[in-house]
Amino acid sequence: MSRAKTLTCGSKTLDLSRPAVMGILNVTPDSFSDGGRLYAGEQIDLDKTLQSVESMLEQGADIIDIGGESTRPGASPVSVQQELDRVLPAVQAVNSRFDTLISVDTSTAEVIAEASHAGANLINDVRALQRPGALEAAAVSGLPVCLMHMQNQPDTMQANPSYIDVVSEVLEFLQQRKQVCVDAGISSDQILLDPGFGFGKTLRHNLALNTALDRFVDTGHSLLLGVSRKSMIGQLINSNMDNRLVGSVIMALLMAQSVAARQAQVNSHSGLILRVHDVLETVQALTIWQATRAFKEEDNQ
Ligand code: YH5
Repeated sequence: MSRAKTLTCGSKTLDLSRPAVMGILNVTPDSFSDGGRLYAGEQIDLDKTLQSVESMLEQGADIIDIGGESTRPGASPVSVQQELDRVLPAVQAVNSRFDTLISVDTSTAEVIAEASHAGANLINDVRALQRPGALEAAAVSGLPVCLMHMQNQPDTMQANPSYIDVVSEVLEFLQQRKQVCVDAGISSDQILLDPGFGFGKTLRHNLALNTALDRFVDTGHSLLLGVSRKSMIGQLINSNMDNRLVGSVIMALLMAQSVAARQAQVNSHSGLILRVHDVLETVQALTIWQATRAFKEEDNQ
């Protein structure tokens, strides 16, 4: 019998016995995914934010990832106050209206601290808690953390990504950051790892990481993976931002399959979270796959 796969997220528990779907909620003015629709002047439009969350939850999202800093290549930096003004009202509103897990996509200590008080359930940091105070704030929150790998910074990361061995270097970085977190008092089973697709990586780097997911599963940590609408999808199928839905869903499903295959091989107790824009389509793909797997197992009895 395999141990129940769950992640304790503050007052809530995330079921990781199957891949969990994390729906992306950008509360940034330049959000490419919604063309800034959630943003009205200085303040985010909370009604539209909540509508977007409601629809992702109806579509089967397990977690809502709220981010107030655009980290797409070349995006402009945001001040601490701006980020707080974007993220906090969204976390509060989502937490009071919906019974969902809330993840906060942030690298900022103040945002980690305030969001955890406002009801956030997970800290998702593309900078792996390297900013001043972020590690301490995350440790104090008691929430699970996702550590992501990025080479260089968002404004420069796609200029000239370069590695000798991308898979080993990304793994080495994540293991180092994990150790720093454990030393700071964060429990190892509260740490998720993410190779950071598209963050200072060429298409070849992204594909190398994609074909080496076994080695990430073998860390024993739950994984968080995000390829949704990223340029690697666009490059593979030669499509612009508006035509990446099918490619994104297929890539998510392929990743879920390879992770699950390795997890079964090594009897892993870790799980997988997929970070996506297109919740409905991703959930449908995962559901079809799970149904065929379940039937296969039944048939083998
Ligand atoms: C991630 O992978 N990504 S924000 C550029 C795009 C499309 C999408 C050029 N936060 C991740 O979604 N957190 C982001 O097209 C993340 N893992 C984790 N843990 C970037 C993004 C995007 C960027």
